[in-house]
Amino acid sequence: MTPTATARKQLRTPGRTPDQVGLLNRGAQRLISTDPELASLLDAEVHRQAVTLAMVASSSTADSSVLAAGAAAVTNVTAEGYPGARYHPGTAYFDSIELLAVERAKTAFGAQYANVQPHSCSSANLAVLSALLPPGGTLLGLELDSGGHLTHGARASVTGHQFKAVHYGLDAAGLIDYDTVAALTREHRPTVIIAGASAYPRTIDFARFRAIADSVGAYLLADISHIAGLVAAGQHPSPIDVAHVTTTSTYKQLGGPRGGLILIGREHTTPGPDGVTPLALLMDRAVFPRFQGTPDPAAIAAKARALALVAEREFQHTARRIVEDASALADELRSLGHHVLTGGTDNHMVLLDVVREGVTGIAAERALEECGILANRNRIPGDVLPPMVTSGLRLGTNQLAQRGMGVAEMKHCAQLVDSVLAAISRDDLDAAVDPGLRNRVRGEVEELCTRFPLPSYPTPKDDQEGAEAR
Ligand code: DSN
Repeated sequence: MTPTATARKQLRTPGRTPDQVGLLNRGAQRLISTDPELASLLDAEVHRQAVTLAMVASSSTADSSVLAAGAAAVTNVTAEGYPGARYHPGTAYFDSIELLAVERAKTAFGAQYANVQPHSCSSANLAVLSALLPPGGTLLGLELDSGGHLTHGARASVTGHQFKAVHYGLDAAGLIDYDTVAALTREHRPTVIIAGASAYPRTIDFARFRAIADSVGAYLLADISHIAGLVAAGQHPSPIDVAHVTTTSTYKQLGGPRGGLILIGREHTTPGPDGVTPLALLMDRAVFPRFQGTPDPAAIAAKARALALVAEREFQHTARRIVEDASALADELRSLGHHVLTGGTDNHMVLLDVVREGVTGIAAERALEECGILANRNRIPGDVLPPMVTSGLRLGTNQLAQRGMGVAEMKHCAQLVDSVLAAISRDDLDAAVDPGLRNRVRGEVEELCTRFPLPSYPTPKDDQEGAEAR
């Protein structure tokens, strides 16, 4: 659906009444003068991000214009329902904003249907599963320790209680075991199969999943939260026209706000389980009123802004760099003697088995953080350590590539990671990194971050010029 003429007609030029930019400036000034404690914490966070090498695979940096949209006054609008069918007045501009976000989501992913209201991909997954499965119905998803997600039927999630969850895992090489997926499908005849992962560094064969789903008439749900940017940029095969429904979060690789999307390609008119209701309508009803009340209008504005950036050429360049960087990072880590799961990566993610090096995931995470490098502990296949400790470390290149770092810098980053991991032992839970090493690594991290500043964020030079202008 494109923004309708009716909604467009309702838009009026606001004239010289207070505008969004004035409001943001006023708000920032009021925050500083009336709540210096909070303001200084927020300032410190901006600084921390500027001087830290963020290699958390599930994050990206939101453009400053995305942050501005997310702080917009449209947040004051209460608007249950969908554009043109709201349950509250005063929604004309928000209707157009939501339609813009929907249109941009469809364009970015080549989809026929998009729902931009889910507050997260977890909410989106819950909505989709509840629309397709009766209570107690069977779903088949990747097990958590093999890189799956909580909402793919994990015991700790409502999806593991509400539904009968069956799980597939990985083969000896660490790859999705499609033969097991097919065998479990024949045995359990799931109503929904989920293809998607939180910690899987290789290409997902959505077509193979679809063939398996079709063998028993199951719906295929593709959760592309971690690879959405690569999918949109053509760096990973797209499931949009292959799966029945696709979900994603908007912050992991799309540079958007916290939130989720539900997307459907050619299956948008395919009937749901009742044999009548089209999947698109079923998803709309599943999000509102079944799972959510009011949407978050400012988050939707920020999604619209982020999705516009996804369509730009620069985003495609960055996506290519993300993949090249991850591959270079994996190669260098491997040549330094680290145990890289699956031997490398096809996407943005590199998984290390650090316990083989005599280190736990948490010890590695804490020591690296002390040195200005962020990478998170992660359970790996066959992990015997608890989730708060773990045997693995997950690294990602989204934010390094966004900064413009390339293959040469990945060698440097790998060497920094290596020198920290080599200096700690399994029991170093307090990240007791030698101060000399810590200062050296921190210094090199800051130098890299200065050379490759966060895109669209003010640099120290901009800040100084701004202060002088004030
Ligand atoms: N699903 C969590 C992760 O992969 O880090 C949060 O995004």
